[in-house]
Amino acid sequence: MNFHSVSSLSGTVTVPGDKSISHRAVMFGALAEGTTEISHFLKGADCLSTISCFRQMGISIEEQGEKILVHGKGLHGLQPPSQILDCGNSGTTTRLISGILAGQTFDTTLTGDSSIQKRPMKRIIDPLCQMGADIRSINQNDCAPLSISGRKLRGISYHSPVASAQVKSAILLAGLYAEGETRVTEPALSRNHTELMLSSFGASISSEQLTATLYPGQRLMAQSIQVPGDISSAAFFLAAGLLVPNSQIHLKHVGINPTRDGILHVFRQMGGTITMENLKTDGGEPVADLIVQSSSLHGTVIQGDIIPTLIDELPVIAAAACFAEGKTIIRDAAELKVKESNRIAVMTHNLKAMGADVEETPDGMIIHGGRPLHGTVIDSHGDHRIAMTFAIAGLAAQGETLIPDWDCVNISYPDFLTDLQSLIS
Ligand code: SPQ
Repeated sequence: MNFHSVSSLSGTVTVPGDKSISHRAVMFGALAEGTTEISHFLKGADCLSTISCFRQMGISIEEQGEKILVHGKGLHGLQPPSQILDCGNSGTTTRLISGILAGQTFDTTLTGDSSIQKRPMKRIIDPLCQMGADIRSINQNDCAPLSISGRKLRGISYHSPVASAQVKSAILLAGLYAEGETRVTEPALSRNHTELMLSSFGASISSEQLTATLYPGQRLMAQSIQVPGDISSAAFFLAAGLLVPNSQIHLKHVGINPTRDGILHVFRQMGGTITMENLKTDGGEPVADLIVQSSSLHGTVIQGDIIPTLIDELPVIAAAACFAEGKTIIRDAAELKVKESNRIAVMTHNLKAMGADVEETPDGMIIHGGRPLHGTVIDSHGDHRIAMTFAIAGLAAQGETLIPDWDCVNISYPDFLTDLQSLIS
């Protein structure tokens, strides 16, 4: 795919449903009693992997017009799959399903694509084994494929070394099958969709600062879920609207959960004009329309507790920082190295190839903004967020930006190009 500079962007985009919330709606719907109706579900490859895993475990999941219907069979209704579960490219599917499978009465094996087979699973294997689970990394490298033998579990009080919603959620989901309370404390608050949605399905769960506690004796009841627009997908249009001159973009019904909205704080702190309209709460999740306008940006420091609230947006924030006046420092973001690609190394390499002044650090990047960028050939490493980030950088750079490995965009935003083109007059 190729991208050129444009003179303005204007119009309205309804970004696809939130990926994290879409996964959880299918998973919790499968474990609930009754039929869960999901509207604005993200039909990206990652969430389709989650659907396919639960279908393989005997859950009927149908498309009805715009809606997805999950016919749940209750906490003990899953059946042993006849084949290896394929989580595709999705870390969320792999880690959250592992928590669920740990407490079943049957054995499973799960795996994913070449990227998934490199992502760290020790972070879930360790706490789940403390709960009594039997999980092994088949290649003994602490990565997938994983073989999971269902066991009786006990609740634990776990202090996670990383602020990770996937670790927290895997433990809480195993907690649904455990005797006693299950408690997870994180070093900084990660996205809390699992806590909010489990509570709306009727689970008894409490959250206090950095600790989430799930109480025993649960039953989940089917719900009707309206998935908010994904702020991680909106992020690309927020950056595009700020960087491309003469632009104004309206983004409808975007999730602005405070555990996800760090990008709004950072872009505003950098001088970006982003306003909100129609603020409301939908199924426990705050949503709003966002309006972004072209702005002159300046550098900033991004570090500490805000990092988990914008972790997936850091690639596009780093690209935007190249167009800002002065220095931007990103720290405390070593987690970026274990995503679909090593996002610190891949961002640094590709931004430098476009002429940016960027230094890679062990836990982030230092970006000296203000140098004009020029188009080049970008290696996305099959990482959807990298591909879309460089599409946006290409709109603000001189010359042509070519992204040969583009199909990975289907992981989280199959209609990205159509939505982007609708803004170009
Ligand atoms: O699902 P996956 O592959 O891990 O996807 C990513 C992404 O960029 O879409 C990360 F690579 O998002 C994660 C996110 O980084 C989704 C997620 C969730 O839904 O719980 C939580 C974050 O990961 P983590 O490890 O910090 O919990």
